[in-house]
Amino acid sequence: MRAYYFDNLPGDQRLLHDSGNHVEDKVLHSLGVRYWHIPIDAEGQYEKSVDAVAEERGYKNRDVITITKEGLGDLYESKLKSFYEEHMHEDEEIRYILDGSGFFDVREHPTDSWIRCHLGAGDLMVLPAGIYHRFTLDEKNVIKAMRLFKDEPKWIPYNRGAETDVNPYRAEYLQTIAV
Ligand code: KMT
Ligand code: NI
Repeated sequence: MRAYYFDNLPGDQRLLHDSGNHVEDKVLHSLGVRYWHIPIDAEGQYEKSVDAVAEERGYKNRDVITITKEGLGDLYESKLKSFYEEHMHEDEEIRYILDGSGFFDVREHPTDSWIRCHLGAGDLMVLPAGIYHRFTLDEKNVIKAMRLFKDEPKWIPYNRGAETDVNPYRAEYLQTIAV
């Protein structure tokens, strides 16, 4: 995983948009973002490592999503559009990348800068409930990811607006990252 400030220039969302400014781990940590790299080995040891993280953090359920034109069919364009709308969830967003790559952009607080995280196979990322974020494929146009979740899936994306700014999960998130 590589993290840097998004350049905010117009153009294809799938391009790097690298401003050249690296983001240190401690910045992501201070935003409540958690990250592990668990290489996908032929022997399947990675499954045990993912299980261990899931056990420790109480992720009881999981599924696998493949984001490609073929994988999503008719939903492809609309899904990609909604993934890239700035939004938050009332639960953690946990993704373990099995194949391919993509960008998770997270909002720094209080600067509101976009931090672009480039994830590839073996990267496991947890976005805290309440953080504003978005997702896009990169130029390779393929990502396969395990989605983990605590209990029932709470996939509802709340697009950023006046209502999310007063969402209790957002408020709680801001409390947890306050120094
Ligand atoms: C989401 O919620 O943004 C997604 O599931 C898309 C990314 S999963 C690699
Ligand atoms: Ni999301």
